Amino acid sequence: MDFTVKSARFITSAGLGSEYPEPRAHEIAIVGKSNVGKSSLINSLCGRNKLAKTSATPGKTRLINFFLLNEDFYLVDLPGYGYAAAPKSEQEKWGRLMEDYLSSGRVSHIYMLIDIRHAPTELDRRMFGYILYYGIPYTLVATKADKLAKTKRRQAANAAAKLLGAPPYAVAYSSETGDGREELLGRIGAIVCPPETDE
Ligand SMILES: Nc1nc2c(ncn2[C@@H]2O[C@H](COP(=O)(O)OP(=O)(O)OP(=O)(O)O)[C@@H](O)[C@H]2O)c(=O)[nH]1
Ligand SMILES: [Mg+2]
Repeated sequence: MDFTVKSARFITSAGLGSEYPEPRAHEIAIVGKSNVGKSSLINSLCGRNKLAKTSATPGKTRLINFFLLNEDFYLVDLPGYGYAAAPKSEQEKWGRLMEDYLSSGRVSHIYMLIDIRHAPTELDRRMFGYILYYGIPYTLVATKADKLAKTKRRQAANAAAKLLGAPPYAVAYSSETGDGREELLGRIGAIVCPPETDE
C-alpha cells in the first residue's frame, strides 16, 4: 500500500499515564533494547535527521516520546531496556512506565526491534512475552541490516524472529541505507488507512 509521511512533529514526552496526549485513532509504538536503533528508525521513516534524539550511548531515550504523523496518528518512541549501566531504580522505573503504557489500551501496533547481528537476549524474550500477553499486534524488525552482507540479511532477520519464539519473519531494516523503509511504510499504511470494505 502506498503511504507517505507528509508531516511529522514532536508532541510531548510522558512518564506518567496522565501525561499522555489525547489519543488518536492509531498509535504505533517502537520497542527494543537500548541502542538497537529505535530513535534512528523513527527519523529514517519520517525522512528527518533530528526528529527523535539518537545517541551512540545507550539509554538516550528515558521517557515516552509521542510524534504525530500526517496530523493523524502517533508514532511512539519508547525507552530501551537492557542498558547494563542503568541502576536498579532506573530499571524499576522502566518496568512501571512500560507496564502502564502497554496496558493503557492505546497501542494499536508495536514494532519490536532486534539487532540483525545478535541472537535475542533474555530481556528481548521477556519483552516479546509482554506483547503477546497484552495481545497487541506486532511486527518484528531486524535493525542495522547494513552491518551484514546483503546475501545474509534475509536469513539472519528470520533467524532472529525464530529465536524469539515468533513466526520466522522480520523486516530487515537499515536506517543508514533505507533498506526495509518502503516495507515498513506500507505496513504503517495498512494500519492507519486499512482498505475500505464493502458494506
Ligand atoms: N549502521 C547502523 N547504525 C545504526 C542504525 N540504526 C541506529 N544506528 C546507530 O546505533 C546507535 C543507537 O541508535 P538509537 O536510534 O539512538 O538507538 P535507540 O534504540 O533509540 O537507543 P535508546 O534510546 O538508548 O534506547 C546510534 O549510534 C545510531 O547511529 C542502522 O540502521 N545502521
Ligand atoms: Mg532512543
